[in-house]
Amino acid sequence: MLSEKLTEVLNNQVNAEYASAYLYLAMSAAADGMGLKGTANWLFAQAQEEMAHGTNIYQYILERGGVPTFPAIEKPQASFTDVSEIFEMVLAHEKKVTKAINVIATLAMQELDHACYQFMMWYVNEQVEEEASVSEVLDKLKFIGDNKGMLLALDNELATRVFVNPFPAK
Ligand code: OFO
Repeated sequence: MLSEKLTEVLNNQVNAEYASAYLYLAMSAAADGMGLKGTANWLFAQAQEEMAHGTNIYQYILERGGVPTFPAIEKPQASFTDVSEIFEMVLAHEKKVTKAINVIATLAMQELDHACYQFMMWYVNEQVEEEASVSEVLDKLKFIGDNKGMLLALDNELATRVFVNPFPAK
């Protein structure tokens, strides 16, 4: 059974994953409004991933005898100047999430809850991948600068992202 403290931080993380999904949906809508359908697609897929991450933690809480608490989800920022601002915010946001994930993993380690620690390792690795893929997009955006043709080429690349649920139904 999960400790009270681990139950609390995992519940907060469910909330954080859904808040991330909400933020990325708002960003996706903004990108759509800028005419960047591929970027909107990439952010929409990201939002779907975050919901899957949150749902998986919710299911884990139940599996370990904890009680889900459903804290309110924060309203996200809805307007953005340009696509660079969006991806800079995505990276800053992911770095914040990485810190929260590490705090939970550290707590699980301190409590000698090996099962929870192992559960959190998936998230630790996922954050490494996410920070790397967002940094890659940001690097490209810096290279592109004001070149609209290259921005459209990047948008076409981002249009190819497809959401794959990392946690297929058990
Ligand atoms: Fe949930 O993966 Fe990033 O935030």
